[in-house]
Amino acid sequence: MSTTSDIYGESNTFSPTSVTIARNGTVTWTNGTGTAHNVTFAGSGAPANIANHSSGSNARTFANAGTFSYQCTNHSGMAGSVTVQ
Ligand SMILES: [Cu+2]
Repeated sequence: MSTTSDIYGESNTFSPTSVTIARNGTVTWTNGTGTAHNVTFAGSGAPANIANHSSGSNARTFANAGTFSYQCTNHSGMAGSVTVQ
């Protein structure tokens, strides 16, 4: 299990859609599409949401164990999850 993971925003999907990291690990979302995406978590215990952006990378550190689902609210079905062990 890794402590870092990279997720790429592609044409209205996240890739990979699910990752597993260690507690206190970091996930970085990179958006190279030029299209506005966001990362909006469901439930509690997740880090802060990532607001709409159309380029660049945003990292979040996960302090709590669990499975955290997220979606881009701009695009139906653009979703993923981070499992923290
Ligand atoms: Cu999106």
